[in-house]
Amino acid sequence: MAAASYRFSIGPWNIGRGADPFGPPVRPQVAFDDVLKAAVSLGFEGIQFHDDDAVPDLENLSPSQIVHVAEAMRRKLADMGLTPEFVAPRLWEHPHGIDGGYTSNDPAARKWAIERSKRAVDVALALGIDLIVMWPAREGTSVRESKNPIEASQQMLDAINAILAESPKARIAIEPKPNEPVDHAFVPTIGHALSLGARSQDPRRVGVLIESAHAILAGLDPSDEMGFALAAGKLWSVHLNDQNGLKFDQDKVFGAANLRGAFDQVRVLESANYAASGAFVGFDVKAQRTQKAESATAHLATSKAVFLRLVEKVRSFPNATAQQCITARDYEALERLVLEHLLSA
Ligand code: GLO
Ligand code: MG
Repeated sequence: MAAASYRFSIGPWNIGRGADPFGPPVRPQVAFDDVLKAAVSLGFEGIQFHDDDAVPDLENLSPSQIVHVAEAMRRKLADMGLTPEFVAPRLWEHPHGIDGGYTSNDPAARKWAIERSKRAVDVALALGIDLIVMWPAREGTSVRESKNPIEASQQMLDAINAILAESPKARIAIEPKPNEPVDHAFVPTIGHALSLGARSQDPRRVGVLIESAHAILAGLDPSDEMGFALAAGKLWSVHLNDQNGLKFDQDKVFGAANLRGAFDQVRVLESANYAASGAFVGFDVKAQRTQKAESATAHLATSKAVFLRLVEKVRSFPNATAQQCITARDYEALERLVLEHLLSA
C-alpha cells in the first residue's frame, strides 16, 4: 500500500514584513490574496487563520455579518483548491487583551476574550471546519505576584469549556508556549495542555498543536513532546520550525538549527502514520529580516523541501541494524549509525 501523502499548511503571518522589536518593517505588506497565490504555487494546500485573517475588522461586525464574510472566504479558498485548517482567536493584539484574555485581572477583558473565542468558532464553522487553535499568548505573567495561578488554571479551563459549549462540533488544539510575550505562561507544555483537556467537559474534543520552537524554549525535545501527544491520539496539528537554543522565539526554517532534531520529529510522525490521520503539517516559520521582498517565501519552500528530504531519510534508515545495536545495548554504534545515515548522500 502506498504511504499516505503529507498535507502542508501555512498561515498568512508566515509571509511577514520583517519587523522586529528593534526595527520597522523592511518589506511591503503582501496582500492576503497574494498569500493564497503563494501557497498554491509553493504546494501548500492548507491555510491557517487567525479569526481576523478570515474576517477582517470582525470586532465591528455583527455575528451574522461575520458568518457571511467567512462563507465568502470559504468559497474563495475552494475556488483556488485550498482548504482551511484552523481558526485561532487573536486575543493578543486588541487593547482588551493587554494583560491576557482569559486570565486578565479585568473581568470585562475576560468576558471579551470568551465572546471573541465564540466568534472564532462561528468563523471556523462558516469556513466548513471544526478546529480552533488556542495559543494562550498573554495568559501568564511577567510579575509573578500579579495573578493567582490557581485561579488562572480555572479560567483557562472555563475558556476551553465555553468554546466546547459554543458548538458540539468544535474541537480545540491547544498550542502551548512557555514564554514570550509573557515571562511565564500558564500553559507552558503539552503535559499542561493535555491535563487541562482531560479536565474539560468533553476531553475527546481537546487536543494539541505542537510547535518545535516552543518545546525547545521549554527545554524539551519536540519529538518527545510529539510522541507523548501521539500516544494519546491528541496530535492534531504541528508547527514545525527551529530554534537556536534559549533565545527569543526565532521561527527558523525547519532543521536550520538542529537537523538531527528535525529528523527525529519526522521520524516520530512517520512512526505514528501521522499523514494518514489527515492532519496537516504546518510550518510556523518567518522570513529573515535581511530577505528581499521578491524572495520572502523561500523559508517556506526550504522548510517543506527539508521535511520531504527527511521523510526519505527516515524511510531509508537501516532499522534492522539499529535494532541489533539496541539489542546489544551498543548505543555508541547506534549513535554512529544515525550520524552516518544523516551524513550519507
Ligand atoms: C507564536 C505562535 C503563533 C501561533 C499562531 C496561531 O509564537 O506560534 O504563531 O502559532 O498565532 O495561533
Ligand atoms: Mg505557532
